[in-house]
Amino acid sequence: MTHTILLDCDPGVDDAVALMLAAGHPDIELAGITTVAGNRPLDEVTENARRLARFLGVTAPVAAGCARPLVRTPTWSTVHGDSGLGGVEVPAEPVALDPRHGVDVIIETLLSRPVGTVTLVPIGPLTNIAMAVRKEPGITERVREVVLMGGGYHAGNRTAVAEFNILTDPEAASIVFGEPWPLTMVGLDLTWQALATPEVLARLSAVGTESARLAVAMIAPYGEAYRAHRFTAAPLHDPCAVAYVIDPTLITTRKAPITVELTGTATLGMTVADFRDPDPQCTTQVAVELDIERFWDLVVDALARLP
Ligand code: PIR
Ligand code: CA
Repeated sequence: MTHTILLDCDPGVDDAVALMLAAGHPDIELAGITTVAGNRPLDEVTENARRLARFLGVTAPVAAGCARPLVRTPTWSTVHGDSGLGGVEVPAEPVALDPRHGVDVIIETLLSRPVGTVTLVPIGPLTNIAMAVRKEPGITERVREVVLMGGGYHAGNRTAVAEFNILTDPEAASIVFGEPWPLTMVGLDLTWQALATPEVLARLSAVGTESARLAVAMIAPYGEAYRAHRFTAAPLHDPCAVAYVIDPTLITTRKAPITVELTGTATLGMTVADFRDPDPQCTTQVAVELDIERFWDLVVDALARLP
């Protein structure tokens, strides 16, 4: 079964691998790539997305979205290196930038495709998605599902309880979690299971394609940065969201209403999942457990199909 997705991203080492998974898997049709300021400033992540698109042979439009969060001052992440891709240069010229604003590409993609056929996959701060639904509220009922990487129900990485993508633009996140579309939060509780261990890196290295080599080269310094933060190996967060779209049986989920904390002093940006009273009408769910073996099988398979 083919899944049409719009990938909203801030590459980002793990964003790059998510893009590879989307581009390399035969069941994914990429309708568009939009970029948002997150790991690095907008011009850098957009350049990265455009180079990756050319390198991977992606023909979907690449459009730049919002350069800063709705309310807050952005802070960039450090684990992705100076370029945003672990200091690795993607050996390809950037594809042409779509002249439209990324927010309009999101809206136009949803309006031009049949209702219920496009899955939004945001893997950066949620600024563009929030802007899109405020500009064109009609998109809510046209979306098949929102499968986002962000948040966590027990864990944070930017603070004790807040994850980077949510804390970067908590107001946008609050808008996105508040819409009545079906939403799956692939948060840190899940993505910390997707560790690029030495065994995984050996598997990726053995694939032999240029894409696999590029992925391994980017993950190496990213892994070093994580090891400096007492991790044994680096988690590849963003491909988990794409993997869930391809095969939902890879990830077990739990339904729960989710609220984004906007006023807490110690808890700003926390995604509060309420597990007390499972309501069958609840449209939001959180990702709990990853089938680790089959997840890496999927990544390996996609890398093998790419240039
Ligand atoms: C990853 C990210 C930000 C900070 C760190 N330390 C690690 C990015 C990833 O691209 C992912 O989308 C999300 N934000 C994980 O928090
Ligand atoms: Ca990201």
